[in-house]
Amino acid sequence: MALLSFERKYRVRGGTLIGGDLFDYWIGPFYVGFFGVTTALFASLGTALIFYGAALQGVWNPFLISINPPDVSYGLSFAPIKAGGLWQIITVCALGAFISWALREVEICRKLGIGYHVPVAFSFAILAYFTLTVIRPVLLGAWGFAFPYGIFSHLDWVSTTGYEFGNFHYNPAHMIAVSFFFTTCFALALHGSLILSAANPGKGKVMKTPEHEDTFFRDFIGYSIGPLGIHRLGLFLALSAVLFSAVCIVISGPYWSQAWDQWWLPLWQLVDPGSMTPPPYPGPGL
Ligand code: UQ1
Repeated sequence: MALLSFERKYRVRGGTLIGGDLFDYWIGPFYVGFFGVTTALFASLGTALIFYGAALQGVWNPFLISINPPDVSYGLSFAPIKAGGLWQIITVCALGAFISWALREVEICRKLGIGYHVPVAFSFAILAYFTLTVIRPVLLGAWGFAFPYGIFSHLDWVSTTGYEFGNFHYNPAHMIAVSFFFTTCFALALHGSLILSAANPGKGKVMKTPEHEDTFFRDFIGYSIGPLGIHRLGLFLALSAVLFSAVCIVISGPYWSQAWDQWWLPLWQLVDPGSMTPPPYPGPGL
């Protein structure tokens, strides 16, 4: 079935979560839906408020615009608009837009009769943002612990927050997250190259099948995870990377407030009972 006629066939009413037929139509290629409208409203209001914040600060260089959370002294209360209140409203808009976007994905899945894997995957990204802007600040007792909305300013926040805990690479959840990120890249490189190799056997030759893909890995390492399995593995690796990233930041402060290398002290003392500090880094090349 040609793509366009397939899409027309599946442009059916129903599957909506709330509102019945309200906004249950398409504009061009885009499904609108109730949650498409709420996404547009939240995103437009949030974006307008970012421009308002830029105007208040008189900063128009896109790299330097920064919408900052309230000072830590405001705790978890509402702050005045010009002292972090704008950040608070923009955060509500961002969460409203992200969650609306996920629910629009759910409605599209329901119309097509497919699984909810895409909105479930996206919800991990929302969870990561929610952890940074709500869960960790609430656990620490102030919105001021959240990150500022600016290109350079959020980089500065990541850097200073990392150095507050000494060498952040000693954070065990950070170690696991980084390992998952690298493994995700490794798996996608293997998968992408394998698929392209089967699809491009050479000019004039017929495309190869998944059996060829399985056989490559059985010949190569004695095991193939299979054409469906590799996608399960990829989703697992990618979601684990996001999940452990969220864990790594939420335990920094609420659970551990010293330098992260100190977390390993019990282990070092097990190895060398007299030691008070981890073994010194021997330096590059040693
Ligand atoms: C694999 O086994 C497989 O099944 C045929 C794929 O599907 C097309 C793949 O893309 C890859 C990369 C593998 C190999 C992966 C492992 C974990 C052995």
